[in-house]
Amino acid sequence: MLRSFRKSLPTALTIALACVAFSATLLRAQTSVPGPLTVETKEIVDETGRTLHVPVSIERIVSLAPSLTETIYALGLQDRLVGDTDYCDYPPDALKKAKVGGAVNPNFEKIAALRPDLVLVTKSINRLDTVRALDTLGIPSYATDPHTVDEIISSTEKLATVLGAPDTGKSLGEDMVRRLAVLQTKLKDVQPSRVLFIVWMEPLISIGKDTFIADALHKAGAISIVDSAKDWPQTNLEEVVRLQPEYLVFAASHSENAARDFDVLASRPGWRILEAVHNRRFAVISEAVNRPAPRIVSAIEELARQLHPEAFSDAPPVPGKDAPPSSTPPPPPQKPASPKNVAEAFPADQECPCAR
Ligand code: B12
Repeated sequence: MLRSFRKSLPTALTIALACVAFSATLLRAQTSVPGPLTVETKEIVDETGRTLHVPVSIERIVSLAPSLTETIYALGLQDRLVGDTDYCDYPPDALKKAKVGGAVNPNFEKIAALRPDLVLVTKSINRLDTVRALDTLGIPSYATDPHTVDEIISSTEKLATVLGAPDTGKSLGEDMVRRLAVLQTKLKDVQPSRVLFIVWMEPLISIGKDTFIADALHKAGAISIVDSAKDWPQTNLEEVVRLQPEYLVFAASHSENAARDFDVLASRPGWRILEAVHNRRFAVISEAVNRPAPRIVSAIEELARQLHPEAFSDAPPVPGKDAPPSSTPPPPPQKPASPKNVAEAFPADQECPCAR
């Protein structure tokens, strides 16, 4: 699957670019109506160190990643979003935007036709080829590249500043920081759970230690058993058996169906000897964990609740009201065999938004 993507991409890109260069010329000819001769521009540097020139006021934005689309909405700048990808499904209003194809294989003709002032890309899904193709077309692209949750926050604030909304960015960032601090207080006494985060099933792909997902797990009271310097390392059963994770963690909609994924894994020869599989210890959290955007805080909270329910007991009971008699202390918190009933959460007929 990955191989076929890699093989077909350069050819598709060449054909697409030839068409787009032609259409862009036509478009320029058609739009050469009287108007301001020059647009005032400013110079900005993106998170990968690329310098670009953009209009001082950025009014037309195309997003090439669900995370960036979510960030634009979280900043309240959605009216400026003129196009996004087939995978941009949150918030639901993002589905109504003009679609420019996939994140990995966008349609450059569609992008050019939307006349964006700026295209937003991120290293956590978009390809260098895409950025180069946009450069060839003279369309500026701003890339983000956060590797930790804190960097997601600073990246959000920086993008807000680039788009002329620094105050909104700052208050959004402060809200994320505050929610994470509340969570850390709740989790201060928990023992981190050792987990295998499953990015992809075939081949088995997990996360490296320098990814924003590894940091998100950490903030949720978990630690990835995979200790790789590669961002998206392939692993295998032998390695996983050796490391014996306490839980398997799936994101709801990266692979096609998380509930099915667990059952597929569990039915594979050898996987039953994993204690987590034997005891059906797995967590399914929102796809937001795969997206370096403000909603990742909700995914972190969600995972923390599933792995450490004991840390989320409600406010202490008021003495003499709901409290049990002092002679019968409350039972110790029990970890559920499965943090969530996945089959219930993801019925078999529910299609994944990123289904191939
Ligand atoms: C690992 C993986 C991820 C990782 C990171 C992906 C990545 N960087 O490639 C994570 C978990 C973050 C991820 C997230 C998502 N993914 Co994913 N993911 C994969 C997977 C399993 C492997 C991809 C891979 O091998 N990556 C390794 C290499 C290619 O990536 P890399 O090491 O980061 O290196 C690249 C970048 O650094 C970039 N780069 C290098 N220099 C520069 C410089 C600049 C400026 C830029 C912009 C980029 C750039 O180019 C490098 C390679 O060319 C594929 C499925 C498959 N088996 O192929 C799906 C896949 C790519 N994902 C997919 C999808 C749909 C998603 C999500 C939208 C899922 C969701 N519903 O949320 C999110 C989007 C995240 C976002 N930012 O919004 C689709 C994309 C479909 C498409 N046509 O666009 C695929 C093909 C799966 C599928 N079939 O549905 N994914």
